[in-house]
Amino acid sequence: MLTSTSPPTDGDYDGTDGRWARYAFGDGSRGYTRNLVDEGNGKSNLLVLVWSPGKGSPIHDHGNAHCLMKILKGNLTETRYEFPQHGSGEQPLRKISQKTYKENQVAYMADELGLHKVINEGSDFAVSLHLYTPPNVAKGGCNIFDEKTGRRSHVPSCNYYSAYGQLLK
Ligand code: CSS
Ligand code: FE2
Repeated sequence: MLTSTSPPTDGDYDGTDGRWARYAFGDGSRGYTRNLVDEGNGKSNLLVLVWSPGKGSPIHDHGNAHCLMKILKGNLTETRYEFPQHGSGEQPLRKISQKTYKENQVAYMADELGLHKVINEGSDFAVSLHLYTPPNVAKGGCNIFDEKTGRRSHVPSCNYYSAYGQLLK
């Protein structure tokens, strides 16, 4: 509930109220699950991602969209790589940086900053809140990249594990 002294809510949502828990479906057989919270009138995608212990994402791009990631639970380690030039032949991706984000920290990612992979190095599930705008990945998928060759493969649909708190089959 807002009071006159409360700041606006969602921009600085701190996650400690646990309102995200009803969206946080984990699945230890996968690297992570993508759980849809809101589609922002078609302008954005708000997802809760649940990261299995010791697992993570492949190296991927972000479909020319902005990506904000806020850690709700645990730590996540992000490794960034240079975006490979089309037609530059097969060569290993060049690593730019590695950073571990802790609870409540926010990361920004976009194709201009390169590619990344995200790994949960902890021994329990980790949870993060992701805002994508425009919702290009939801519409057109993304590309994943081989670290050794730089070769890309298009993933046409990055599926949801649940939507609006309901498991999908
Ligand atoms: N971009 C990935 C998660 S790491 S930002 C995805 O949407 O599945
Ligand atoms: Fe990402």
